[in-house]
Amino acid sequence: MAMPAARPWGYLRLKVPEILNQDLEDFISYKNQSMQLNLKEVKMRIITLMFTLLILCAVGSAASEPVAKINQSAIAQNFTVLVGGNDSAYNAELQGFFPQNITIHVGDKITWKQNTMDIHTVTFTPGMNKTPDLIVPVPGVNGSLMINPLVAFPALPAGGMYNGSTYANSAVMGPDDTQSKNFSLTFTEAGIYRYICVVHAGENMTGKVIVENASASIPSPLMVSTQGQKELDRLRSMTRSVHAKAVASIMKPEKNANGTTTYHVNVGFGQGQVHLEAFFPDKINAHPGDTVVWTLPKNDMEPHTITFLNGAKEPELFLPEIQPQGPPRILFNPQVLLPQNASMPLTDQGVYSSGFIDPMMPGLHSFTLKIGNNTTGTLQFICLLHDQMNMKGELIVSNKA
Ligand SMILES: [Cu+2]
Repeated sequence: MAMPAARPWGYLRLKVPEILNQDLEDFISYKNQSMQLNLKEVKMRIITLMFTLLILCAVGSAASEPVAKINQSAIAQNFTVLVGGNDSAYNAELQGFFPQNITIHVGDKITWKQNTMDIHTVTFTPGMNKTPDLIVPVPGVNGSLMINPLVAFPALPAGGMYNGSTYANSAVMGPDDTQSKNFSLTFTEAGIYRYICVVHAGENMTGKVIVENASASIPSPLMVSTQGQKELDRLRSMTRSVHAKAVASIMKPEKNANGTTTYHVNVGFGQGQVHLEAFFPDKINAHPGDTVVWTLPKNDMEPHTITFLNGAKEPELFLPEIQPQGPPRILFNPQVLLPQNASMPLTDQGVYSSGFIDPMMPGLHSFTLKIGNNTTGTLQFICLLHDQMNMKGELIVSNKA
C-alpha cells in the first residue's frame, strides 16, 4: 500500500500499557519468576524495562557529558510555549505553537507545554532534508504500519543544553498518562531555530526560536506568555464562524428512484489553523434500506475513521510490540487501520468501519453504508482517531410510517 507522507493527524492516542511505575530492580526480580507468568505479563515487563532504559540513558548521558558553556552575563530566564489549543464548544483544535515565534537570550530555557486533547510533537530537524514521517512501514512486515521510532521516543541533547545542530524531539505530547506533557531545551548559541510538529507538518504547524546574545533587549517571559494567549484567543474568536461554514456546507439528502434516500455527512472541517473534529450533520434520521455517504472535505487534511462499534470495545490505536533489541515497536492497530464489514448492510450487530481514511493518501476519501432492511434503532458512530474530542454521530433508523 502507499505509505503516508508526513501528515496532519488529529488526536491520536498512543496508549502504552501502564507500566512506567515499575523500576528496573523490580523488573529483574519479576523476570526471575517469569516462568510462572503468562506471556502478556512478561511482555509488559519487558516494555517497562525498555522505557526505564530509555530514561536511564537520557539521565546517564546528561550526567556524564560536560555541560555546554553558556553566557553568564545575564540571568537565565525560563519561557513557556503552549503546544496546541482547543475550543471544546465547537470540537475545534487550534493547530499551532503559542506564541509561534519566541525571542530569548543565550542560556535561556524554553519549556513547551502540552495544551490540548490532540497529539503533537516539538521537533527540531537541522540538516534533514525532509520532515520525518509519523507513520512508517514495519520493516519486513507487509501492510503493517508503526509510529516512526524517531518520533515516538524523545531525543534530548545532554542536560537539555541545545546548540541547534542536532535532531531534538519531544516524543508524542498528548493528554494520555503515557504521553509527554513537557519538553524543555536550554539554548546555548545565538541563531534562528525552526521547529515543527511532525503530526501536523502537512498543516504547517511550525514555530521559530530566535536566540540573541545577552546584550539584545527581548520581551519578558510574561510578555511572551501573554502573546501566546493572544494568538490562541485570535483563533478561538474564529471557531464560531468556521463552525457556521461547516454547517452551511452540509449537503442535502437525495431521493433515489427506488424510493430510498441517500444522506451525506461531511467528516471534519478545516480553515487555516482551525480544525473541527466533528461530523456535519451529527444526527441523521433515516429508514431501513437508505444509504449514508461520509465524505472527507477537501479543505481539511485530517485523517479519520467512521466506525459503528455496536457495543464492541473500542480498539487501542497503537499496540506496542517488544523487540529482542531496542525499544518496542509501536504498531498501528489493524482494527483501526483496516475497513471492517464495509460492504455489508448496516445492522446493530458487529463492527462496521471505514478503516483509516486519509486525505493525504491516494484512494477513496469517502465511506458508504447501506442500512439493512431489518435494521431499526439508534446507532452511534465515532471517529476512532478523534473520539476523545467527542467526534461522534447518531444514525436514527425508524420504519416508514
Ligand atoms: Cu477523526
